[in-house]
Amino acid sequence: MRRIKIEIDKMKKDTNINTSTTMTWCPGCFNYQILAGFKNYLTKELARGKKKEDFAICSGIGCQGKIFDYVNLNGLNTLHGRELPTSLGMKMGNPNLDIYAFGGDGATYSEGISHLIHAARENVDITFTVHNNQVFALTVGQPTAVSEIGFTDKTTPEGAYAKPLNPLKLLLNANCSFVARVFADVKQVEWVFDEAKKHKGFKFIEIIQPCIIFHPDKGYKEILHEIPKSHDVHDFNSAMKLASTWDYNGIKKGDKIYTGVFYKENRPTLEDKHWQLQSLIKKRRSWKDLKR
Ligand SMILES: Cc1ncc(C[n+]2csc(CCOP(=O)(O)OP(=O)(O)O)c2C)c(N)n1
Ligand code: SF4
Repeated sequence: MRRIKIEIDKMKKDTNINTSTTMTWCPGCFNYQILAGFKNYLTKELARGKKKEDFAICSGIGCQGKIFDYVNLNGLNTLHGRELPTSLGMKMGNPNLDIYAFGGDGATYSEGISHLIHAARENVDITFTVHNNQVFALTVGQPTAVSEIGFTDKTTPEGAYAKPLNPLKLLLNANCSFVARVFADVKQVEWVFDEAKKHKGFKFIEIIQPCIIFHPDKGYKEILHEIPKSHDVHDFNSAMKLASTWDYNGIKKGDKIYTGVFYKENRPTLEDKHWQLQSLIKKRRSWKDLKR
């Protein structure tokens, strides 16, 4: 009897993270690498005993936003640049969820930058991944806040003139408790999700994801360097130094794009500050499970 019960339970366990939605990314788009890395990570998590309902996904609008359609998890596909407030709402509704939010550089560093800074300061316990292709790709190639000086398109024929933001330095200054960067490579992506999982707090992951149509790789792959093993991830000044070796403004002699975890800090999360959320976490409940 017991054996049959276990088998029925096994059958009930839904581990399918694939969808039947037709993929509309360009052939060869680096977003496929990110998707594969994320799915590999999720597959491992499910094999380790997590259930699909433990996760939620959130994305906005943009090429990268389509990841929502290609991963079979509960979640919300929200407005452009509003992935973070939406994820925060989901986390407040059920603080037991592992929330994975995805945004583009246009959505995050141009349209939604205030959300990014406050989510980092307040240390909401979610994982936020930015697919940085240094361009508004879905709307066919306008410069974002991280496009290099001189980048042109129909809207900016004389070229972008403002120096790009350095998102890692910005996040470090915003008191972000986990700052990492990788290249859009399936292995690196899977690895960084595993690293992020170990941290409690706001996990900022930037993925350098060249857009083969509107902002191709400028030679980034040649200057990628893993962060040296000797780097102390709790050393803010050292993290700043590593983040300063590339300013996102094209490539100059001596530039280095470091990949890996730059910084980690253990400090209370937004959820830690609210007893109501703590109580839900203790009971492994969401608001909807509570009797009215
Ligand atoms: C509030 C708002 N502003 C602008 C748009 C138009 N829009 C849709 S997708 C997009 C570009 C997205 O660029 P990015 O976030 O960098 O993602 P990518 O397409 O490069 O992956 C823009 C500007 C919108 N849908 N909503
Ligand atoms: S336009 Fe760029 S980012 Fe969008 S699907 Fe094509 S290659 Fe990928």
